[in-house]
Amino acid sequence: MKTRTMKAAAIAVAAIVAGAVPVIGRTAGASEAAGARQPVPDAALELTAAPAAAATGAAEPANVARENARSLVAPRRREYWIKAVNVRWDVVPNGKDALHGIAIPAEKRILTAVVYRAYTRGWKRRLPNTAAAGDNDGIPGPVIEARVGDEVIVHFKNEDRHYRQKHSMHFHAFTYAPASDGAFIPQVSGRGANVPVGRSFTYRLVAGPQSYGTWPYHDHSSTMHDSIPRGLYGAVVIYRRNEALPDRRFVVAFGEHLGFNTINGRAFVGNVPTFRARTGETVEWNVLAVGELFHTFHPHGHRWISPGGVPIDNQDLGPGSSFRIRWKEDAPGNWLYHCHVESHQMNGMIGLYRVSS
Ligand SMILES: [Cu+2]
Repeated sequence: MKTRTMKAAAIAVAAIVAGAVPVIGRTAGASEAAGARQPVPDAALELTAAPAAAATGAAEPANVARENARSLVAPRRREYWIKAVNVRWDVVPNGKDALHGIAIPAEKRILTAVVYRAYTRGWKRRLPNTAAAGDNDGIPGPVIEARVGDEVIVHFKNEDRHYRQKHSMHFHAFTYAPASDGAFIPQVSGRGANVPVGRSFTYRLVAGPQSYGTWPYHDHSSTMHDSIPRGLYGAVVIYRRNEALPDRRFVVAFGEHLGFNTINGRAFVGNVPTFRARTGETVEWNVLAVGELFHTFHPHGHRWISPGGVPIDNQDLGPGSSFRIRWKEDAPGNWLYHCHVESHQMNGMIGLYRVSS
């Protein structure tokens, strides 16, 4: 029996910051859900637990303060130890499309996934998926976080023992030399673009002046068209040097798995993360899209100011697009957030946002 943590609400960062001190960013909303190891066709793989119905949003003010204090002092080097691993991933853990009252049988919703996971130095121990250590149990992968000016070193190891495909990590937004691009081009790209099973590669990145924002990272190897629908992607979150952290940080990753339109690898209300906040809090949404489709991000009861100065409540996203928005929460209640492409919404891309006063 193991404790599994839900993949939901917010994310903290599974960084191992210079000198092997596991530190981390900030999380709002991760909560732990006890779950039994469940029988699956391939017993070697772990079945990811269903998201807990209630993401409690347990904040960790001490960690936030420490992180803030360190980050604001000077640029620093952040190191991540990441593996691509296989998990059994249930896209619809509660087994139902609640809007239509339809049961989804296990054979249609369980996927042998390939996901990124963060480890301690030397890939020795998987970092726990707690508020302190980050969202680290599935889709999307752990947040890669930095501030402008930071150097980010990502040690990647391919442990895709199920499909035995080559993989890589390709990071949007960072500044780097071509050797750290992670994108496969026959006879041009280097070792980091197609890392064989059991091998590793270290990507060397810098968060430059134009790197702030939220971005995808993903497999860009020769197998990316297989592995992205199997879960090999995550979010890069880069803040300006002196940017204050929000009270709540949410990551919303639109994608497609097993024919469902998914948010964070899950489909339908009750499976897609339920995000939580309180009035008066600064709420940050980090939204990205991977895969083949265009989506829109539409949270009910809220709006924000676009870069052009115009209020907006529905933001378009193409494949590989991303954005970050914040608002000061002032609207208590139970709200929906969803993709406004109606067929996507009906096929899973819809979740709850609960605001308490
Ligand atoms: Cu959509």
